[in-house]
Amino acid sequence: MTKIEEVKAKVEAGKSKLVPGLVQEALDAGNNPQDILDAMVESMGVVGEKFSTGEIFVPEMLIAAKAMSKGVDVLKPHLAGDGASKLGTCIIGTVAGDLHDIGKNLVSLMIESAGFDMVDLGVDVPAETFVQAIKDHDNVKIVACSGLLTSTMPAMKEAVATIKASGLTGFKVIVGGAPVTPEYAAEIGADGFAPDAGTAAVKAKELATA
Ligand code: B1M
Repeated sequence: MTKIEEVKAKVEAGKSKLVPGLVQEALDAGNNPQDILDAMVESMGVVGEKFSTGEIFVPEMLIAAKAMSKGVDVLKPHLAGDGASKLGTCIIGTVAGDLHDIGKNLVSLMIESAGFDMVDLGVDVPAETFVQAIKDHDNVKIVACSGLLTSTMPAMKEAVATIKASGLTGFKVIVGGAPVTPEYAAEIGADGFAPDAGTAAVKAKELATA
């Protein structure tokens, strides 16, 4: 088994004490940080499948998520750029009713490395909290809303509508997360959509500098 395969297996098994060391070993063995990250994302796909088929339940899903987060902590310095050029502030959060944060945290990391100051509102963020954060921070250029559940897509729609109806200007809203499509993003009035963290950073930069 390669080091990357070991990382993948241990994330799936939720071995959060072992994963950081294995990720470090995979890096030391010369593996590309992005490949290690991709393997962990794949593990979460497997975990999701097992949950769908009733093979595992929420607690197992949670410990796998914890293991992945620990692994991402080790990868962080290797994934982020220097963020040298300052492009403004980005407000980010997972929409109301939704507690998933691994993808949001990766998106935050990548947008930060593209040169933004990040304000992370966490998970289960009500629409009004996004608006208040825009008011509370200087030079907001991007507001990024993440959502992983089909059932919280209406909350994403409400977040975008509330932000747009606030009358505040000078920033763009981007949305993303597994159930979100470019069509849905356009339908709810978002300025941009990205399917993954790397693309979200490119999109944020493109919109902020347009
Ligand atoms: Co949940 N969960 N979960 N879960 N969970 C999913 C999402 C699910 C697909 C699993 C399944 O059934 N196969 C399913 C949703 C089905 C649906 O609605 N379509 C599901 C469900 C049903 C639930 C509960 C309802 C289960 C229950 O209680 N019965 C419950 C809901 C709780 C709530 O939020 N209110 C629940 C709970 C949980 C845990 C808390 C146990 C845990 C989350 C822990 C945490 O995040 N700290 C969890 C987990 C771990 C998952 C899976 C297994 C993994 C999610 C993940 O971290 N993926 C997931 C199955 C899956 O994803 N295949 C599942 C890795 C991550 C890197 O990918 O988050 O997709 P992702 O982010 C990507 C892209 O989506 C994108 O970029 C990221 C990186 O490239 N992206 C953006 C994300 N945000 C973006 C924003 C952008 C742009 C791109 O711009 C702003």
